Amino acid sequence: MTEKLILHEYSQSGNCYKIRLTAALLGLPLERREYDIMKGETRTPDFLAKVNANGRIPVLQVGDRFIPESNAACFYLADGSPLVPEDRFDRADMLRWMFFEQYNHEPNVATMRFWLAFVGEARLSDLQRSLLAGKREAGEAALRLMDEHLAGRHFLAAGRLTLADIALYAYTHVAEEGGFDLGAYPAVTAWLARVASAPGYAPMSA
Ligand SMILES: N[C@@H](CCC(=O)N[C@@H](CS)C(=O)NCC(=O)O)C(=O)O
Repeated sequence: MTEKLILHEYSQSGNCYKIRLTAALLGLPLERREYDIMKGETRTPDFLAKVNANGRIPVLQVGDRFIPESNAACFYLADGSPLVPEDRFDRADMLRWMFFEQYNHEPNVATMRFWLAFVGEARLSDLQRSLLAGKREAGEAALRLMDEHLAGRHFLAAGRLTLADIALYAYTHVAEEGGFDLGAYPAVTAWLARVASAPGYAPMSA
């Protein structure tokens, strides 16, 4: 990759960590720019005009072009590497888990973590408080599905580490911060350890 890579991020976000982990596993250098989402720093006119009109991080900057959406950014980095299967079915199966992550997992598991560990239960709006039970139930369903799939498998797709594992690792490994008990999901727990032992692995705090 010849163009400079800059990650616009909030380092405690799992969506941003996915991109750092992908880059670490591939040995790609990333420059990092931090924004405090708690202070609305991704909602300024300048950010909206120049970085992401959707007002969110992560955004991967490639030279002077910008890729919002964590899984798209991971794909940009990993396309053509062993983290993306060459086989057509396996590649689609990897994508299936990445879409599952965005639709069934992140809106529940990550949102519970954000609301409980970052905003704080006492500061939630009435609407957010009314959604807690449903998000917990949907988050447990996503973790259960992963657990059933991973029982007897080492990785989510293609029989090896792919972007599917990176996308789902990011918020699963910190799911307890959102009140989920990972002890109830032994196959997920074993898989988390497997991902964390991959050569080049970098922890979220790195
Ligand atoms: N689907 C997007 C989600 C991005 C997202 O929700 N970003 C959050 C942090 S994880 C954010 O920027 N929040 C600040 C805001 O909405 O103002 C992705 O996968 O990148």
